[in-house]
Amino acid sequence: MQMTFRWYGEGNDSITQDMIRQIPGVTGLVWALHDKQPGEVWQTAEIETVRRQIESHGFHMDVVESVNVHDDIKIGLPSRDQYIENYKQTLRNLSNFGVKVVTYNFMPIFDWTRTDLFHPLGDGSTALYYEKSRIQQDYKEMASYILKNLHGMTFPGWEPERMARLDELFERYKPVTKEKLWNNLQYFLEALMPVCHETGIKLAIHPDDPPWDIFGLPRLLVDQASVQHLLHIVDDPHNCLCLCTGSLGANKNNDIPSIIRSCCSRIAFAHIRNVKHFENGDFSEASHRDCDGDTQILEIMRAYHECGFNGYIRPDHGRHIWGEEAHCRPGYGLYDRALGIMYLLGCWDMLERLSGRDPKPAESR
Ligand code: CS2
Ligand code: MN
Repeated sequence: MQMTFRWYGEGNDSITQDMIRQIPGVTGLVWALHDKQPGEVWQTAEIETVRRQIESHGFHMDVVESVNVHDDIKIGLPSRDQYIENYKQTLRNLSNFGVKVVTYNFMPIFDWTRTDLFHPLGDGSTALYYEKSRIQQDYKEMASYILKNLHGMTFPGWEPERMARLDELFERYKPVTKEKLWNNLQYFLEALMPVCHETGIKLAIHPDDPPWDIFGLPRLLVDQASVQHLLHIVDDPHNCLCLCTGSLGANKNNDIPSIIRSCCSRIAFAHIRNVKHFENGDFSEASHRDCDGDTQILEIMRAYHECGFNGYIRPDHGRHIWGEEAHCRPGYGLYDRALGIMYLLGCWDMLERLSGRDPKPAESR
């Protein structure tokens, strides 16, 4: 496996590449052009600027998270064909820079959804939290709460331009049943597969977070059966998963190690996050340590190791610790993600040693 770290770009992230370089084992940055709207082509000159920044710090830029999918594609409007053409062009442009994995999601309107971005955990740290009873009708209240707490930073999936048009978006999604959404996803993937073959890029879909319908919007990738369905409807090695243990793990009935074992060769990118469940259906994000949550991090690492996973991996959300919530993106502080990496590498190194191999440091940066 290849350890990576998500970086929001120069001037758009309080965490610098110089800080990330000091985390052991990280070889690549997971990046994106965060000022692009869904549907726009990522131009070569824009990608080149980021390439210079990333490669001058000795990292690779193999993984993009995300090239977001325009709502017209998800809704299935005739205008989707033009947006799909744009997506193809973006893939071609990215492949000229050696990009190997492009992450995206197919969640209607919202990306991940939480009711509390800085929920106190009792030890002075805070974390993202989902209070089930508060996700009922008022999507506008939730969106405005989230936008207010982003410290003015961009957050993919929560573009203020889109959030300002929520009623209109909900209206446009009205005819989109779960079945239609699946068809629209299949249409999108079938259109893109030839370009994936041409460029070698793997498309890695991120599961829905939380993994159930919210505000009456259908959500597709929620459990083992839907993951299998996705891989089956477009049965191509370039149609892959960005398997996020935190998203799927928000449903405590999901057995993530078993999902990993069932489709390991189609996982291009692994997000590792730990989630703690409460009796009433609420959940909180937790440290990566296995016993701090219910996601089975140790079994997850064992499953990846047993299936010889050599894709990309990153810690997903962390807690906010040591006072960093004053200036970090929710879920994307420095410290707990760095601690998470050390925990994941600790597990992995021991699994390697037990298989008779010696872990090696990342090449000097
Ligand atoms: C991420 C997702 O922060 C997160 O939970 O894992 O937002 C992810 O980047 C997108 O869903 C991918 O399109
Ligand atoms: Mn994730």
